Amino acid sequence: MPDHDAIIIGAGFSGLYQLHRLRELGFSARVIEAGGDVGGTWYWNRYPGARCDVESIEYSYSFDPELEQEWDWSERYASQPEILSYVQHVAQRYDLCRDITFNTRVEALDWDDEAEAWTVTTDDGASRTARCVIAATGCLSVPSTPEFEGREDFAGEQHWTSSWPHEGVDLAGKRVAVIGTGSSGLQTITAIGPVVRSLVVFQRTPSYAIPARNGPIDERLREVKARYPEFRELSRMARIGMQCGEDDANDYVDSDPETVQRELERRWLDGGLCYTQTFRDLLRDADANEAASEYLREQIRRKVDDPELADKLVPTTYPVGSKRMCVDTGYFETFNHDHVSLVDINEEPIRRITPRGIVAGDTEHQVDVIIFATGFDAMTGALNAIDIRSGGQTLREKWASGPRTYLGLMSAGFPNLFMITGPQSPSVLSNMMTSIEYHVDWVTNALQHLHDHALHRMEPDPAAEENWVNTTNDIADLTLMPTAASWYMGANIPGKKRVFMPFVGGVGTYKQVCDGIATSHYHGFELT
Ligand code: FAD
Ligand code: N01
Repeated sequence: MPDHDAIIIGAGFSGLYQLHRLRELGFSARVIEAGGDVGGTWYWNRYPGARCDVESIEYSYSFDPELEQEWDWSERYASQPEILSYVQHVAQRYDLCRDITFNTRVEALDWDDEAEAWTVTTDDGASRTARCVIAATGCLSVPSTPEFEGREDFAGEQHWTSSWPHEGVDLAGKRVAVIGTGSSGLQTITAIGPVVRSLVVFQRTPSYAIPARNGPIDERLREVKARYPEFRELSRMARIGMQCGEDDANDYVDSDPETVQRELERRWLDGGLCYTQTFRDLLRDADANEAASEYLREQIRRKVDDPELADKLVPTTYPVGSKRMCVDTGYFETFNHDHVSLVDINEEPIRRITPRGIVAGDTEHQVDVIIFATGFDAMTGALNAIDIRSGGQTLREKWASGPRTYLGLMSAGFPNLFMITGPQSPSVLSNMMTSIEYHVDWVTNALQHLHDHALHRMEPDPAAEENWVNTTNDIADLTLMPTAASWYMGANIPGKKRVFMPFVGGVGTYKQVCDGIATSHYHGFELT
């Protein structure tokens, strides 16, 4: 008999909820987590200004009405410390930590076909066996750490937003460089701008950003708490797993110019990620997208005093929404201060790091601290970092030309290995909490089904997987999404195969497909 019914890798929102659900079934389950505590993303990413960009009333667990009622969010968008407190509260409330092994990394998974169990090897040299493994390893948990020549010679401090020191970093009065202008870079730059002596930002691609319009939400929270079940149901069927009033949206092609302007302005004033839902065809129709992109460019030009600098901060090379949008609170205005400067590295490439700073073009920018906000090996990074073997093949080899999954939940040839928010599921294109809970519930129901029918093994039929991979690619090709060099495409990692990884067909549609498959006795899976 294996040591455990299930081993769960990762103690973020996914792994914690999965542990809770498996305990309810009476399964023996153990979580293995590389970090020193629960929280995943919110444990690691403690950089200044780190904050959620999905509203807190949406970005929270829905599985327990008592939990929903007892927790009070203070702001429309919760800060990293508040989210971490929430995760810790959940872990304590359900007594989860007694089944979690912290500070331990899973290095290898080996499927034993005869025993019908996985052997899980960790970096402390231990190995455990389990009937099934659930990879709750996160879509954005493996930092991308591009090499910059001379980095080891730098005499000052270097920090990554994705593994920010727990004790914090004192940046007051320092000369600071930030490399990277995605969501992490934007939040960091905005937060540290007012405290540093000087700030130089190295930008490869400018970002589209929508104002957060953050603030207290007491009244709204009370109102939503009074109807949380109905509220959550709507989010589960919504296109991006949170409510954007999409039923009221029209197609751009059917809208007259006044309506277009009014709708863009309304979404801009609402703030937040729902901007991409202004028109139903915004991510499909180039003209619709250009109208929405141009509206944002104009807003940036209004915020930045120096027109030449504004031109550099305006994104022009990709459609809005085809790279992950940012939500900001004064990012562009930061550049109106004399002590803040921008280096467009397309014009002045970073040549090397010296003991004193960063040489870009012909200029050496002397700094005390360098902050790398250079992103993640997204979606496949954490799974490919583990040596996963079954039947003479590795998952890494199988995925060399891009991930191949059935529903983003399993990969053919790797029995009893489940993924939470795996590639080819909506995952990063959604409010992740909605997608996480859906996957955990689906996997839990599948395991219950196996148990009830005295079955031991589940894996996708290769033909069903092939069909799903093709469907995912075909739907993506109907949109503008694959046209950008985004991390959705793997384009941020040198040598990574460029394929569009998430399922773009929408959370509600995806749920209907997966519900149907479960109801039809797991059509497309082999259960033995
Ligand atoms: P994670 O939180 O990434 O947890 C995975 C855990 O697995 C990690 O703790 C990691 O240490 C562990 N792990 C991985 N590999 C191994 C291994 N081999 N051995 C042992 N442990 C391992 N999503 C939204 O929907 N809205 C947001 O506003 C939002 N903001 C974000 C902000 C930041 C800075 C980042 C980086 C991501 C954000 N996301 C957001 C995405 C976020 O990752 C998810 O919302 C969610 O937290 C993911 O939870 P998870 O448990 O699936 O994965
Ligand atoms: O990472 P990113 P992130 N030289 O990949 C640049 C979530 N999140 O950590 O765009 C120079 O977006 C890179 O340039 P380019 C959210 O899903 C949410 O910021 O590849 N520059 C880019 O500017 C998000 O999308 C929040 O050309 C280099 C930046 O570094 C995801 O996590 C907050 C470079 C990386 O941006 C990742 O966000 C934070 C190089 N060699 C994160 N390599 C919220 O607000 C990369 N870059 C909720």
